[in-house]
Parts: sequence; structure tokens; C-alpha cells
Amino acid sequence: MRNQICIIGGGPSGLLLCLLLRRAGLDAIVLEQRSRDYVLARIRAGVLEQGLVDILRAAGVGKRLEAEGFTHDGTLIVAHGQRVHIDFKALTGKSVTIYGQTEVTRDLYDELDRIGAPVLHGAEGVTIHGAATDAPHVTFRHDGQDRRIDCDYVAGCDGFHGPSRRTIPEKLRRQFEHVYPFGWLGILSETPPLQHELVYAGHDRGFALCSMRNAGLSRHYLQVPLTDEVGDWSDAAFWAELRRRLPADLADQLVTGPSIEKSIAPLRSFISEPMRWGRLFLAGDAAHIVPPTGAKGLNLAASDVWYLSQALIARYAGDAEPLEAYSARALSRVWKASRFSWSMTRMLHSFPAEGAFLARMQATEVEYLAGSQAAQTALAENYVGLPY
Ligand code: RFL
Ligand code: PHB
Repeated sequence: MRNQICIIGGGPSGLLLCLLLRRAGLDAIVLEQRSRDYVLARIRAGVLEQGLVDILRAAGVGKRLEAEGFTHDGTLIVAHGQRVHIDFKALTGKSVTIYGQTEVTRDLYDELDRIGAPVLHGAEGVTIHGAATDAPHVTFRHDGQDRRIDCDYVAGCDGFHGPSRRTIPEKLRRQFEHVYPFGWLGILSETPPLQHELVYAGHDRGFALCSMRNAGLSRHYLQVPLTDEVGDWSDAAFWAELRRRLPADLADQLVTGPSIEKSIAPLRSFISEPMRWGRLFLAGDAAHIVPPTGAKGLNLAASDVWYLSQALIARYAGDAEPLEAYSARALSRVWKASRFSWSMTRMLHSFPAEGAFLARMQATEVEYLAGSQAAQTALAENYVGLPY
């Protein structure tokens, strides 16, 4: 088989890249190791920057998002005795949209089906060959048969655990990693959201976040030790702990109910440079991970995919420069979003091992934020998304 671009991974990065390339008349294929139901069962991001919303609209998958997504013009930070409302709209003129990653993925699958784009599920043992040559190819097993795709370019969109990044020889990769000493326990419940906007809470007992998917579906998170397991947390224990970490007036408004999903995610910051080796290009979680505190992971995947799609389209039109510049261009935005996610994580989580000095610095940072429009603007412009 031959395709111009072979995309490894059918998460949001791979599916969006495939759609953008197909819209430009390029022959892209997606290889995904899991089933579609498995991919759609993963509960992840919920906050979309305007940049991602614009790309989805441009790709022709903005209809349901426009009808069902919620515009948020701000967020509330309650931490260390302070309450700071960050008014995105007033400070930056921009907003964010609440629409689940699951829904974005579903819309992308539906549109790729409609236009007949090939997305092969259950692709096993995907291996990239000859990435540093002019004639790469990818081998895998599908429906019990050994298959081979010859292509011009390979896009590694296979997430943190996928094979693409590791195809780049170790001596050519520079990896930067910071592992945080806690995870996030998240639950999804069919209860109304705490407030119209998201509430980020910093408390001595640990961080908490009250988020949502829609008017009847809430997504809440608690900072938990890495040693905790989902089975350690009954729904009642989760709600009781969340209440403790919120100011009394907000805790009183919290509507509780049974969880319909519960999971723990460890937090890390990770960046692998460069995002290119020969004809292999990495995008999204395959190249970088941010802690979820700034809601940046999916949005960074989208900016990578935008740069890469435009670069590949230019390449087939005869201009190789954007593809040459891809890694540096993407990494510049990745580092800035990683800095923001790291600083939000530092400001709002509890780090008991680091002692009283850090705790006072965190409280001082929130106090400064509360009193400075410049600090609020800096937070807001990062939260709504730096320009591409
Ligand atoms: P994904 O979503 O991991 O998809 C990669 C796909 O590659 C497949 N794959 C393979 N396919 C073929 N062969 C192989 N050998 C393969 N190995 C893997 C996988 O099955 C999968 O389908 O990466 P992608 O597409 O780059 O998308 C990245 C985003 O999913 C991620 O950054 C966000 O979910 C992060 N994130 C958030 N991002 C935001 O922008 N806003 C948020 O509010 C937000 N909240 C979150 C989050 C991530 C979380 N978790 C669980 C990590 C909240 C949480 C709790
Ligand atoms: C979510 O709704 O899942 C969510 C929202 C904001 C974040 C992280 C996760 O910062």
C-alpha cells in the first residue's frame, strides 16, 4: 500500500491532522492500535482555546461544538484565603470553550467516516522504518495480516507511550522531565456544575478543581498522593474531601451524586527535542506532556497539528521551508505553555515536603495576583492561549 502521509495514532492529534490534510487533497491514513470505543471512552480534556475552536471550524467540524459548547469568559481561583476572579474577556478580549475531548474526537471520527478517510483500528506492532531516508515505510498487523505502507512522511501522533518518539535514536533526543509528587483523582458525575465557570482551589490539604462538561455533567479533581488508588476513594470520601478544600459558601452549593467514572492520573512535565527526525514528525503528547492544571495538553496538540498540517501542505505545493522550521516553531510554543502549566501547578498544589517557605511564597503569589491587574492579564493571556 502507498499513502503520502502515514499517521500513527488516532487520538485527537492524529485524527485532526488527517482531516486537515485530506481537506487539502493529500492522501493521509491513520493507524490506531485501539478500538474506536476504547478511544471514545477516555475522559480527558474539557477546555478548548479559541485557536483550537477556530481550527475545528475551519476543518468543518465546528457545528456541534457551536451548538453544545459553553463559552467561559473567566475562571475563579480560591487559594490561601484569597478569591480572585480572572476575567479573560475583559483582560484579553478572548474566552475559552467548554467541550469535552471525547466529543471533539467523536466529531472528527464522524467527519472522517463521511469523507471516506482511512482510519485503521486494531493496528498491532506498528513499526517505523527508514525515517531518516527518502523512502520511509511502516509495518504492522491488521485483521491477522502483515501489512506495509510506503509513504513520503510519517506523523507520530501516538501519545506519550507510543513508539514514534522512541524511533528517534536516543543520542539525537534531548528529554526534559519534571515529575510532580502527586496525581489527580478525577470523577465524572451527573450533577450540575458548582458554578457557571471553573473553580481552581488551592488548600493546605491539596489542590481541587471543579470543572464540567455540560449543565448536567460535572468533572471534579482532587490532588492525591501517588500511592493512592482509585479503590481507596469511595464517592462519599471524594465529596467530603472536595468540600473541605473549598471555601464554606462554595462547599455549601456543591451538589453531589454517584460517580460515573473515576480515575487517577500522575502529573508530569515532559518535553522531547527535536520533534523531527528525517521524515518522521512528532505532534501532541508523543513529544510533550504538561500537568493538566493549565488545561494545555489538547490545545498544544492542536497547535502542533496546525503547524505540521500547514507545513506539509506547503511542502506538496513546492515550499519546503515551513517543514524545515516545524520542530523549532512548535517547540517555542510548547515551552511557553509548559512554563504556564508548571507555574499554575506550583502556585496551587500542596508540596508538604518543601516546607513553610514555599507555602508562604505560594500564598504571596496568590495575594499578588489578587492585587495586580498585570499579573491577572499574564495569567489570562496564557490560559486563553498564546497566538500560533
Ligand atoms: P492521545 O490522546 O494519547 O492519543 C494517542 C493515540 O495513539 C494511540 N497509540 C497507538 N496507535 C498505534 N500504534 C501504537 N503503537 C500506538 N500507541 C498509542 C493511542 O491509543 C491513542 O489513541 O494523544 P494526542 O492525540 O496527542 O492528544 C493529546 C491529548 O489527549 C492530551 O494532551 C489531553 O488529554 C491532556 N489533557 C487536557 N488537555 C487540555 O488541553 N485541556 C484539558 O482540560 C485537559 N485535561 C488532560 C486533561 C489529560 C488528562 N489525563 C488523563 C492525562 C485532564 C486529564 C485528567
Ligand atoms: C477538565 O474539565 O477535565 C479540566 C479542566 C481544566 C483543567 C484540567 C482539566 O485545568
